[in-house]
Amino acid sequence: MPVDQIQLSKFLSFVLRHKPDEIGLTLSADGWVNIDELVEKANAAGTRFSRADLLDVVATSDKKRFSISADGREIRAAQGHSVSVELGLPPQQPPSILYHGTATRFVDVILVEGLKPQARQQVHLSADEATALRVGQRHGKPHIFKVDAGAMHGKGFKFYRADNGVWLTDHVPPQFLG
Ligand code: HQG
Repeated sequence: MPVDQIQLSKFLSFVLRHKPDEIGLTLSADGWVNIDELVEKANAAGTRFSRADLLDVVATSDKKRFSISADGREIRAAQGHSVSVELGLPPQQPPSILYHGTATRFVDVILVEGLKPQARQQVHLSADEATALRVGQRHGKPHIFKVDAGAMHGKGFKFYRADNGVWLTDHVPPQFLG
Protein backbone atom coordinates (compact mmCIF):
# COMPACT_ATOMS: atom_id res chain seq x y z
CA MET A 1 0.00 0.00 0.00
CA PRO A 2 1.41 3.46 -0.84
CA VAL A 3 2.42 5.50 2.16
CA ASP A 4 0.26 8.53 2.93
CA GLN A 5 2.76 11.41 2.83
CA ILE A 6 0.80 13.68 5.17
CA GLN A 7 0.39 10.90 7.70
CA LEU A 8 4.10 10.11 7.50
CA SER A 9 5.03 13.79 7.86
CA LYS A 10 2.83 14.02 10.96
CA PHE A 11 4.38 10.86 12.37
CA LEU A 12 7.90 12.21 11.78
CA SER A 13 6.97 15.54 13.40
CA PHE A 14 5.54 13.68 16.39
CA VAL A 15 8.62 11.52 16.86
CA LEU A 16 11.29 14.11 16.05
CA ARG A 17 9.74 17.05 17.90
CA HIS A 18 7.74 15.60 20.74
CA LYS A 19 7.89 11.89 21.59
CA PRO A 20 10.98 10.05 20.34
CA ASP A 21 10.65 7.61 23.23
CA GLU A 22 7.28 6.49 21.89
CA ILE A 23 9.17 4.21 19.47
CA GLY A 24 12.27 3.79 21.64
CA LEU A 25 14.36 6.48 19.96
CA THR A 26 16.67 8.96 21.65
CA LEU A 27 17.50 12.26 19.95
CA SER A 28 21.06 13.55 20.13
CA ALA A 29 21.50 16.78 22.10
CA ASP A 30 21.06 18.72 18.87
CA GLY A 31 18.02 16.77 17.75
CA TRP A 32 19.44 14.35 15.17
CA VAL A 33 18.63 10.65 14.83
CA ASN A 34 20.05 7.99 12.55
CA ILE A 35 17.61 7.50 9.64
CA ASP A 36 18.00 3.71 9.42
CA GLU A 37 17.43 3.37 13.16
CA LEU A 38 14.33 5.58 12.95
CA VAL A 39 12.90 3.51 10.06
CA GLU A 40 13.66 0.24 11.83
CA LYS A 41 12.13 1.30 15.15
CA ALA A 42 9.05 2.87 13.54
CA ASN A 43 8.38 -0.30 11.53
CA ALA A 44 8.89 -2.45 14.60
CA ALA A 45 6.34 -0.27 16.42
CA GLY A 46 3.82 -0.73 13.59
CA THR A 47 4.24 2.40 11.43
CA ARG A 48 5.38 0.98 8.12
CA PHE A 49 7.50 2.97 5.67
CA SER A 50 10.89 2.74 3.99
CA ARG A 51 13.93 4.97 3.96
CA ALA A 52 12.88 6.05 0.44
CA ASP A 53 9.40 7.01 1.70
CA LEU A 54 11.00 9.11 4.42
CA LEU A 55 13.34 10.88 1.99
CA ASP A 56 10.36 11.56 -0.29
CA VAL A 57 8.45 13.24 2.52
CA VAL A 58 11.49 15.32 3.48
CA ALA A 59 11.97 16.45 -0.13
CA THR A 60 8.34 17.39 -0.69
CA SER A 61 7.51 18.83 2.77
CA ASP A 62 5.66 22.10 2.12
CA LYS A 63 7.34 23.78 5.07
CA LYS A 64 10.68 21.96 4.78
CA ARG A 65 10.05 20.65 8.28
CA PHE A 66 12.97 18.21 8.30
CA SER A 67 16.71 18.53 7.71
CA ILE A 68 19.04 15.76 6.55
CA SER A 69 22.65 15.81 7.78
CA ALA A 70 25.45 16.54 5.30
CA ASP A 71 26.50 12.86 5.28
CA GLY A 72 22.92 11.76 4.58
CA ARG A 73 22.74 9.50 7.62
CA GLU A 74 20.68 11.57 10.04
CA ILE A 75 17.43 13.51 10.19
CA ARG A 76 16.05 16.14 12.56
CA ALA A 77 13.08 18.48 12.74
CA ALA A 78 14.11 21.99 11.66
CA GLN A 79 12.04 23.55 14.46
CA GLY A 80 8.93 23.04 16.54
CA HIS A 81 10.40 20.84 19.31
CA SER A 82 8.77 20.39 22.66
CA VAL A 83 11.54 18.05 23.82
CA SER A 84 14.65 19.86 24.98
CA VAL A 85 17.15 20.22 22.11
CA GLU A 86 19.98 22.62 21.43
CA LEU A 87 19.81 23.09 17.66
CA GLY A 88 23.14 24.93 17.62
CA LEU A 89 21.88 27.62 15.25
CA PRO A 90 24.01 30.77 15.27
CA PRO A 91 22.23 33.92 16.49
CA GLN A 92 21.44 36.16 13.52
CA GLN A 93 20.25 39.67 12.82
CA PRO A 94 16.53 39.31 12.08
CA PRO A 95 14.54 41.35 9.56
CA SER A 96 13.35 44.58 11.20
CA ILE A 97 9.77 43.25 11.35
CA LEU A 98 8.67 39.67 11.92
CA TYR A 99 5.12 38.35 12.28
CA HIS A 100 3.36 36.00 14.67
CA GLY A 101 -0.03 34.53 13.88
CA THR A 102 -2.19 33.52 16.81
CA ALA A 103 -5.88 33.26 17.65
CA THR A 104 -7.93 36.24 18.80
CA ARG A 105 -8.72 34.49 22.10
CA PHE A 106 -5.02 34.64 23.10
CA VAL A 107 -4.54 38.33 22.30
CA ASP A 108 -5.37 39.81 25.71
CA VAL A 109 -3.03 37.56 27.65
CA ILE A 110 -0.27 37.97 25.06
CA LEU A 111 -0.50 41.76 25.40
CA VAL A 112 0.21 41.30 29.12
CA GLU A 113 2.74 38.44 29.12
CA GLY A 114 4.23 38.80 25.67
CA LEU A 115 4.77 35.79 23.41
CA LYS A 116 5.92 32.70 25.28
CA PRO A 117 7.03 29.37 23.80
CA GLN A 118 4.20 27.50 25.52
CA ALA A 119 4.77 23.77 24.87
CA ARG A 120 7.62 24.37 22.42
CA GLN A 121 11.22 25.31 23.09
CA GLN A 122 11.03 28.76 21.49
CA VAL A 123 8.57 31.29 20.11
CA HIS A 124 8.05 30.82 16.35
CA LEU A 125 7.97 33.90 14.12
CA SER A 126 7.34 34.26 10.39
CA ALA A 127 9.14 36.48 7.92
CA ASP A 128 5.92 37.22 6.04
CA GLU A 129 2.37 38.04 6.96
CA ALA A 130 0.77 35.37 4.76
CA THR A 131 2.60 32.61 6.62
CA ALA A 132 1.68 34.14 9.98
CA LEU A 133 -1.96 34.16 8.90
CA ARG A 134 -1.85 30.44 8.11
CA VAL A 135 -0.18 29.71 11.46
CA GLY A 136 -2.85 31.73 13.30
CA GLN A 137 -5.69 30.00 11.47
CA ARG A 138 -4.56 26.68 12.95
CA HIS A 139 -5.70 27.97 16.33
CA GLY A 140 -8.98 29.69 15.49
CA LYS A 141 -9.95 33.17 14.32
CA PRO A 142 -6.55 34.57 13.40
CA HIS A 143 -4.81 37.65 14.74
CA ILE A 144 -1.43 38.76 13.45
CA PHE A 145 1.09 40.49 15.69
CA LYS A 146 3.89 42.55 14.19
CA VAL A 147 7.08 41.99 16.16
CA ASP A 148 9.62 44.82 16.30
CA ALA A 149 12.51 42.40 15.86
CA GLY A 150 14.92 45.19 14.93
CA ALA A 151 14.35 46.95 18.28
CA MET A 152 14.61 43.66 20.17
CA HIS A 153 17.86 42.79 18.43
CA GLY A 154 19.18 46.26 19.28
CA LYS A 155 18.49 45.51 22.94
CA GLY A 156 20.38 42.22 22.83
CA PHE A 157 17.58 39.69 22.29
CA LYS A 158 18.84 36.74 20.27
CA PHE A 159 17.16 35.47 17.11
CA TYR A 160 17.79 32.23 15.25
CA ARG A 161 16.76 31.21 11.75
CA ALA A 162 15.79 27.56 11.43
CA ASP A 163 16.86 25.68 8.29
CA ASN A 164 13.37 26.20 6.86
CA GLY A 165 13.28 29.98 7.35
CA VAL A 166 11.17 30.05 10.52
CA TRP A 167 12.55 32.59 13.04
CA LEU A 168 12.97 31.58 16.67
CA THR A 169 13.46 33.57 19.85
CA ASP A 170 12.97 32.84 23.54
CA HIS A 171 10.36 35.44 24.48
CA VAL A 172 8.81 38.57 22.98
CA PRO A 173 7.90 41.09 25.69
CA PRO A 174 4.65 42.98 25.00
CA GLN A 175 6.29 46.34 24.31
CA PHE A 176 7.70 44.93 21.06
CA LEU A 177 4.28 43.81 19.79
CA GLY A 178 2.14 45.86 17.45
C1 HQG B 1 0.14 31.22 21.78
C2 HQG B 1 3.63 25.13 12.84
C3 HQG B 1 -1.20 32.47 25.75
C4 HQG B 1 0.75 31.38 20.44
C5 HQG B 1 3.53 26.58 12.45
C6 HQG B 1 0.20 30.17 19.72
C7 HQG B 1 4.68 27.25 13.17
C8 HQG B 1 0.26 32.32 24.00
C9 HQG B 1 0.11 29.12 20.82
C10 HQG B 1 4.97 26.34 14.32
C11 HQG B 1 1.19 33.11 24.70
C12 HQG B 1 1.21 28.11 20.74
C13 HQG B 1 4.64 26.97 15.64
C14 HQG B 1 0.85 33.58 25.97
C15 HQG B 1 2.03 32.60 22.80
N1 HQG B 1 -0.34 33.23 26.46
N2 HQG B 1 -0.94 32.01 24.52
N3 HQG B 1 1.70 34.34 26.70
N4 HQG B 1 2.28 33.26 23.93
N5 HQG B 1 0.80 32.02 22.82
O1 HQG B 1 1.52 25.59 17.88
O2 HQG B 1 3.60 29.61 16.80
O3 HQG B 1 3.00 22.86 10.71
O4 HQG B 1 3.06 25.89 19.87
O5 HQG B 1 0.38 32.60 19.84
O6 HQG B 1 3.58 26.76 11.07
O7 HQG B 1 1.29 28.56 16.51
O8 HQG B 1 3.85 22.22 12.94
O9 HQG B 1 3.01 27.64 18.14
O10 HQG B 1 -1.07 30.43 19.21
O11 HQG B 1 5.83 27.42 12.40
O12 HQG B 1 5.41 22.49 11.03
O13 HQG B 1 0.23 29.84 22.04
O14 HQG B 1 4.18 25.17 14.13
O15 HQG B 1 4.44 24.43 11.97
O16 HQG B 1 0.99 27.29 19.61
O17 HQG B 1 3.27 27.39 15.66
P1 HQG B 1 2.14 26.49 18.87
P2 HQG B 1 2.74 28.40 16.76
P3 HQG B 1 4.16 22.92 11.64
